[in-house]
Amino acid sequence: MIEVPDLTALQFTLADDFLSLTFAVFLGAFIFFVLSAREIAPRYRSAIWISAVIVAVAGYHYFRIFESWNSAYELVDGVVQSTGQPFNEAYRYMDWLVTVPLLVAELVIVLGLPRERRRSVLVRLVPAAALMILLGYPGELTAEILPKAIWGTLSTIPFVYILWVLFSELGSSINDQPESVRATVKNLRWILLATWGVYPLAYMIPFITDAGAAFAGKQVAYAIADITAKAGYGLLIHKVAKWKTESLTDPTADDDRAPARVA
Ligand SMILES: *C/C=C(C)/C=C/C=C(C)/C=C/C1=C(C)CCCC1(C)C
Repeated sequence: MIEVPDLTALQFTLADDFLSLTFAVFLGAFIFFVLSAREIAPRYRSAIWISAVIVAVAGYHYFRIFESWNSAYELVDGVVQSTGQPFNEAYRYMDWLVTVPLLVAELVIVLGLPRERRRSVLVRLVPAAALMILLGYPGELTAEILPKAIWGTLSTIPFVYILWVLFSELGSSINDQPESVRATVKNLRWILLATWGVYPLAYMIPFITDAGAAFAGKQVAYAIADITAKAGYGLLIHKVAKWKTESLTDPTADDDRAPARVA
């Protein structure tokens, strides 16, 4: 829970609109993933269910963040005033604790990694993700630059490790992918880096601007990052899963060792 800085009406409204938009996008994405899961072969289908769970969990949290935002401020005659209620930034971090491991799981499923490799990736990345988020949180709460920088740097260590593992896993699985998805799987690496890279940048906004602009700007930046990293990424995973489904000889087989026809 944090004391909130003063905001201009524009800052308040912009963040308010983005929180609301993000909730709406996640709602739409949830419906899409649920309805489109049956187009996907059973062996990749759980990746689509995971996408649905991710946007449902994140949508719920955005609803709570939106409510918290609106109870921390009120608009009186066009002037934004803080109500004295704190803003609960923990919803965001609780959300990441759940959704980041699920995003990793979704990826290893759609890549069709052998069971053992899948396990080894998850065993390394799930604790690293938790560490990254837990180390970032104290830095998010403080307005002071030095502790913010220290926690941010500590959190960046597991972050770099995660990206490194994902990059090398994606890289080494490219040749096992059907021709039709190879280019997309290659691009997935850069998309992952580009979307996940927004989070540390958003975290650093308070280093470059005043408290009000930073506070509202961070909400907007995290909202955009969440839309791309969860809904946008889920759509891409869906596309890969669909193409891979089309390249299977027997898409109905529920066995990840069944031979895939390499197109
Ligand atoms: C759906 C939510 C996702 C993909 C969240 C990802 C969050 C991060 C990659 C956060 C990283 C951070 C750092 C690397 C340093 C500063 C603190 C964090 C937690 C913002």
